[in-house]
Amino acid sequence: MAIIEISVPDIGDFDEVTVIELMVKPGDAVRAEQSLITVESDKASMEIPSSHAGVVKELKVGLGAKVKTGSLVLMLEVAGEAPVVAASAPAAPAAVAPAAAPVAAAAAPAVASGPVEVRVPDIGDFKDVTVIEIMVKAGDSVKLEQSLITVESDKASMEIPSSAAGVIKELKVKLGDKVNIGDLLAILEGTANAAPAPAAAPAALAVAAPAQAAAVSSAVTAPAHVPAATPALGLPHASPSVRKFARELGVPLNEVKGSGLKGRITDADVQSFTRSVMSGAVQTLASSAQQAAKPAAGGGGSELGLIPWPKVDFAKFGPIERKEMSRIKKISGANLLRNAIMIPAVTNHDDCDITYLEAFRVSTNKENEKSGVKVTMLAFLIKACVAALKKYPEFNSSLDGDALIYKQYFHIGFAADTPNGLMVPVIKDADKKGIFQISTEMGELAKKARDGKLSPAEMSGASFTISSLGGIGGRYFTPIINAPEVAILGVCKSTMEPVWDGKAFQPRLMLPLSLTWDHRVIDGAAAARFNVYLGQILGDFRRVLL
Ligand code: CAO
Repeated sequence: MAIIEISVPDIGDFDEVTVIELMVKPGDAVRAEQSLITVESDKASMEIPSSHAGVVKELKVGLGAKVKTGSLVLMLEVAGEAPVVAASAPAAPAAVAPAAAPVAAAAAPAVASGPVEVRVPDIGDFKDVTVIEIMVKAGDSVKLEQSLITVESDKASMEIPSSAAGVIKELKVKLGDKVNIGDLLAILEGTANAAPAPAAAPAALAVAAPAQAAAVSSAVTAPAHVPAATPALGLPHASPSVRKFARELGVPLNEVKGSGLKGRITDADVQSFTRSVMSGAVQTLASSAQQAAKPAAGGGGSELGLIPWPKVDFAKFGPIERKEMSRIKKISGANLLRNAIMIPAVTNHDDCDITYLEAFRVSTNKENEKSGVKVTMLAFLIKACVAALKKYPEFNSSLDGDALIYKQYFHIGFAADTPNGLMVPVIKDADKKGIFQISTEMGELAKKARDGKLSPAEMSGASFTISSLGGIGGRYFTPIINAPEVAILGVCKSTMEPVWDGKAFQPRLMLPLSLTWDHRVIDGAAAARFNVYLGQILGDFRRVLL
């Protein structure tokens, strides 16, 4: 074992940044490239990764500490021979690249009075960063260096300032877009009294005014000098990982009160906000939920270029009563709307023969009557899906830009109908659990869901979801994918049907399956194969052993 120093890697032109989050503590085992702390300047926050795997021996920074390139972050015990403190190894360039990147923000001489193009300045090694917030709209007047958008990689988020003063004529990006250095962000109607050009840095072309190209040759300054007076345009303070966590839960960060340094929002704040929403304690409605509720409430639609939602005075036609939807309905509505619109989803319907399985389930329940654990078809479906996910791993993946993340865990969500609306608790590591354990956990989670007591952790991390209406009825339906998952299985009520065996019709218990899948990731043939294989397993569970 050896003790090594882990220091802040090259963070570019940042002079000093503040430690705003400690993500590890002494005794924690860390992986190479795992984030250790989050630091923040006035324009960007970034996570500092570990250059080695090991166990944290001692933290050398505290919350609020100022650090810069080379500052000692912590002492790490790593596997190896050297018994003394080793020199700190620089973090792998790939891992620190985002941290180094936020240095660049455009500040170019906007002297044109005609249209001015504002582009993504030099953002270091960042590639394909996602636009997570747009702070201005067409018609807004912006000052030089006023933040226009926020972009985010998996390790850092940063605000991109305007390289000119003027009035926004046209925004060229939208939420979720991936941008790179040089991409056009907005067209400004420049003003003659724009700030003079700051000292030029050689890097990226920040501004190009087509009409007067010569007058506006490229110029970029480092954002480390962005004046403190730059308006903070409502972006909640939170690290990229907290933002990601909030997005996964559909939590509107701008409504979460931060308990961290300088009001920073932490993981715990997001969790307690979610709990408050679930328990009904939060009175203000999530803005995203309000957004989602708009179409149904009579507005909206214009964002997609659609005709407006019909506004009807129903009272003209008869008596009515107006009731607010539950908070859960509003929040899940926002997620469902996004998933329904953004995913090119296709549903395959199929039937499978569960005659033997149902007989086995009934006899198992009879034998175990005293145990108090009742096994339902859903527990078998979870196990059968795990087997199918193992055989067809793309169904257990998620899209990440142009790449697929194949999960090597099998966390299966199941839709639960509750008085407050639909919730999706998750059976973690279903591959490692038996039918009884899954049934027990499902019962507990479903009860918690109905009582509004599910924790965010119990609802997150699913890699595939099953929605069973089998206890209620119906034939088939088209479930909406629970993004970022790429497929969901809908199950309806099994019925006894005559099935031709080649010689005669036999009475067989048939289970209707509806598999919805993301066509960006999965092909129709793969979906058909998945359903066929699932049906084979449910028809004869011994196939899992093959
Ligand atoms: N075919 C026939 N009968 C079925 C069946 C199926 N596919 N699935 C369940 N049943 C039977 C059960 O065996 C049970 O019968 P008994 O009471 O006679 O034993 C009965 O239906 C009720 O089962 P259940 O619904 O209590 O249990 P479950 O494990 O099947 O489901 C849960 C649990 C939490 C998923 C379910 O209660 C629920 O909330 N379902 C609704 C999910 C939903 O809303 N989906 C839609 C999402 S899209 O908007």
